[in-house]
Amino acid sequence: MKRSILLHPDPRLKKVAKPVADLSDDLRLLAGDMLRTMYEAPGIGLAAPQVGVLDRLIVLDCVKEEGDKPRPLVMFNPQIVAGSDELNTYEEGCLSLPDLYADVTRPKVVDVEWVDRDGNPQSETFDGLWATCVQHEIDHLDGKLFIDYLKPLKRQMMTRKMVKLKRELARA
Ligand code: GNR
Ligand code: NI
Repeated sequence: MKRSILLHPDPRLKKVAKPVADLSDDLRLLAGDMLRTMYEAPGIGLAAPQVGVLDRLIVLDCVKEEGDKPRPLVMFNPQIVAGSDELNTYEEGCLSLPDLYADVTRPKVVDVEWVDRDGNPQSETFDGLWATCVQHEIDHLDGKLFIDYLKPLKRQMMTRKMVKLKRELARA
């Protein structure tokens, strides 16, 4: 089932999500729904709070080339355990702020630990777009959006645009 994605501003996007204690069929179904919702959007990542569920669950697939094999990743309780001193600036977007983009600077390489769909602990080092995306998704679990890295004026401008968009969508 495709889920609807919450749009900023929404109080649920500002909450800290709860660690997943036990993997249930419901949570595995949710992860599948999130992957489908992400691919259809289309997007390269999605966090559970974006579909209104305040659990620490993210999905991502940053394979960019059309012909390349997809690599759907499902991460429960993901944690950044180390980040490089070297930084990388990427023009980020977010499915909760459609059509709005801004440069965000983050560690270029990160080590991430998580629990996979089968309940097995995993760890991997991510670089480039994967590193940017996994950090963006984990931020969602902490109630943080990419616009929180911007100067207040720019953040306010983007929030105003979203308020206007949501008003128009509600009227349509
Ligand atoms: O689809 C998405 N693209 C993107 C581009 C640059 C940096 C981060 C992202 S994540 C975003 C999907 C999304 O909102 N995930 O929370
Ligand atoms: Ni996002």
